[in-house]
Amino acid sequence: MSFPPPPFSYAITARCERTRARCGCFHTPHGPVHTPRFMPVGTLATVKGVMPAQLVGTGAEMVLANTYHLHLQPGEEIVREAGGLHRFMGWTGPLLTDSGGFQVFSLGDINRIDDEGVTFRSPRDGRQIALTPERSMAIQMALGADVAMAFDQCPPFPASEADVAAACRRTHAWLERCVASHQKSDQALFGIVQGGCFPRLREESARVVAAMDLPGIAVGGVSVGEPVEAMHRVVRQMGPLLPDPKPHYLMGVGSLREMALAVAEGFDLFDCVLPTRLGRHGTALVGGERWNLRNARFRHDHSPLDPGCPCPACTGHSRAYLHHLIRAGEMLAKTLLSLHNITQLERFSNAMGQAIREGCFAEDFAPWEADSPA
Ligand code: PRF
Ligand code: ZN
Repeated sequence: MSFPPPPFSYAITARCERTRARCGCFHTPHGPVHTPRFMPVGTLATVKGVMPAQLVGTGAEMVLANTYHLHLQPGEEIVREAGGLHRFMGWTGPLLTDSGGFQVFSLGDINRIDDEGVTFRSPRDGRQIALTPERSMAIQMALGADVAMAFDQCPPFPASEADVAAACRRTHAWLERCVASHQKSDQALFGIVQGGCFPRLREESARVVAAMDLPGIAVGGVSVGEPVEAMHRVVRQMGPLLPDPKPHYLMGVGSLREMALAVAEGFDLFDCVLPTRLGRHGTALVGGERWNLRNARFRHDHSPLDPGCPCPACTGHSRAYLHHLIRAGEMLAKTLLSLHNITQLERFSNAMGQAIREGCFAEDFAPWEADSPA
């Protein structure tokens, strides 16, 4: 044991013998994150419609917020004034901020992109905003999450190999600038691998980002509209190329099927807006299916949504009540269904971890691996 203990460390506590799946504990200054783990998205320093105390009950451990959105509104200075993102939003557990690299490219009205950075028009007031690796680091340091993400360029799908290669070169150059300008000992910087659907570029990007020896490594540029088989190929290729002792984060992926596949390849952390977005639109994740609670078939159904689920929606209310709340446009519906959907993904994370510890992960979550020789 070193003393004082390092602010960040990743302890792998069990491994699956037939796949690359592992479970572990990522220690942060605001507490442990038990992996594999789904992270709910709290873009604007709030998981929409859910209070922090309610979020704890879902099993969520680390929450994600966005540099792009918080820079535009309310601005990082307000958050810094409040004493940082944890105090500002009232979440005392681990927090991660995405760099803005993805959001600028997917949401921004981009004026210019060059090796220096990205200039875009604010969707709020039309003013010109420049985001560079140094600016993203400065904003994320001011926000003060436990984990900051590197400023990257996520190419759209489809894109030519030449365009994706250029985005990779830029992402790697930006990563060096992120590392040079990131100076905050109680915040970990994670690098991001890009490379689209091109195995050669993916391999090179994984090598370059791994060589930076950061406390964690993420794979970006997936789930951007490519066919699922293409995403699976990237996930399968990346598993063996990521530095084993670091946390592996697959960005923007959070469906049950894709999480199980990625955990089997050695991924540890996931995030996705889907559970909360679906919840706000009246859809519940039940037994791996999506149920639209607005449907008339629930009008007289006085049974619990999912009798095995410990969330407030399932333990305190009926399908008929949830159906009624949605039909009436009541805001409680969004809160309850968001809580239910997050709880589903956290329970799935827990179940995968337990299966890894008990030696039945391959049989239960990766059947396509279970029959083949280990
Ligand atoms: N880069 C960053 N954030 C992201 C992505 C990325 O490629 C993705 C892609 N699925 C989601 N969020 N910085
Ligand atoms: Zn529930």
